[in-house]
Amino acid sequence: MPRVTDHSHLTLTDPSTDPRDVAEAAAAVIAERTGAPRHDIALVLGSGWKQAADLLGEADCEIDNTDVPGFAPAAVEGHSGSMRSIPLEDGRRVLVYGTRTHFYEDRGIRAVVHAIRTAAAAGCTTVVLTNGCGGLRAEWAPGTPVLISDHINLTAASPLEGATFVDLTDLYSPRLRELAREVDPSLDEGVYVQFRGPHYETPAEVQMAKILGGDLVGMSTTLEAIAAREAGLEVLGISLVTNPAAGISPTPLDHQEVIEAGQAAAQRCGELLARIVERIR
Ligand code: 8IG
Repeated sequence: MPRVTDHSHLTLTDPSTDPRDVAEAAAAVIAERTGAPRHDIALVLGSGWKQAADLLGEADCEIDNTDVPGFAPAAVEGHSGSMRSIPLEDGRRVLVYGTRTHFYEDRGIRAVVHAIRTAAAAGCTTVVLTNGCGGLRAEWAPGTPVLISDHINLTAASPLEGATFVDLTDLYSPRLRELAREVDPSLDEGVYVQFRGPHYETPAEVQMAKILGGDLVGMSTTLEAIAAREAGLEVLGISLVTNPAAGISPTPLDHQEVIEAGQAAAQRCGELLARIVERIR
């Protein structure tokens, strides 16, 4: 084995460190712990998607986030602070992240996209980003999965550092969206609008998102998708509408409802994910 540079001491918070070196260190730990030299597909589980991934197959390795350079424990109820490796029947491997770091946690934007850079360093060529979000269309009942067709990033931040000009046309792979619709032709598509959070939107902000062209409102995904594009990953984004966005329905939002909508939709979302992932080439 050729000796690679040891990056295990590096942290994301040191500005003189290249975050891709920390991702390399993380990928090395994942390779060592799983015994798999590479992974193929990364899957990020958002609110409501945790049990959905159980239908993908049995993980043969689970790694605590705290054992992997640059990763932090989960900060959101209903998320788990670990990652799993699931071998598919054809020999490919899925790296499943049970949680994500949100922009609103203020751990720095590098931490927000570290899982994506680690997936790329681990060999992944595709990332499936899932989230729980608010829906702007009244016909999307809680528990409806929606493909992300494009996004509007209202965080005023970017994971790219310096003069890194990256094209974001077709960021959410038309090829993978089509594949998803082959699995489930009833899937709708929508534009995902990322707010900083952690508060939910006001009804006026939801109307603003609608006027801007949005269909879904949430607190994740867009920064990860940008980092994925920079790293050369093909991106599929799927939102689970867990609640009507503020003002779309007469009742106020509640995080417990969000978790319950996810549990109720777990079977459908799990089958959807499993059938999509096994078809990704
Ligand atoms: I789950 O209605 C979930 N996450 N911003 N708005 C925002 N994030 C969310 C929402 C929502 N529901």
